Amino acid sequence: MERTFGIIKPDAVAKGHAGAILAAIEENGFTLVGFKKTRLSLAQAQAFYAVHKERPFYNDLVKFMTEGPVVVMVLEKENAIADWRKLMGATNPEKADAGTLRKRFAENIERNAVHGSDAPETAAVEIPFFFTGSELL
Ligand code: 3AN
Repeated sequence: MERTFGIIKPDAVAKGHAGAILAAIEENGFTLVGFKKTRLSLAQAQAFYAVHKERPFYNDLVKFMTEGPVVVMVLEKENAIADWRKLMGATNPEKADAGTLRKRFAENIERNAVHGSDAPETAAVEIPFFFTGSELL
């Protein structure tokens, strides 16, 4: 079993898509071992996306991620990291496959509905960023 970290981003939560996204996660065989609604502080968003600090879209991304509530989640299944990225779809929704969450719910490359860890090392940092061990059941 593998665990990965995901976020339902402010655009998708504001539009009322959180329930549909959680349902798709369960329908695709993931166990929701932890999830909660929260709102990222500026400092949290800056730290979470620190790897993108030098990218031209960094400030916009931090502003977007703090504009409203998000749902942070820990998902478990075999091959969870790759399978969650597959269910999310390509970063740019115009390039995302039919049926993926970004095809269904994303507005554009920045306001793209969901986040997912891209590697085991990333998941190992992102999960404890938001959850303590006793919150994962
Ligand atoms: P992914 O979320 O698919 O792993 P990353 O890690 O390259 O993509 O980018 C992190 C986030 O930064 C994306 N989810 C998106 O919100 C934003 N982003 C990525 N590339 C761009 C871009 N070219 N312009 C605006 N925002 C971007």
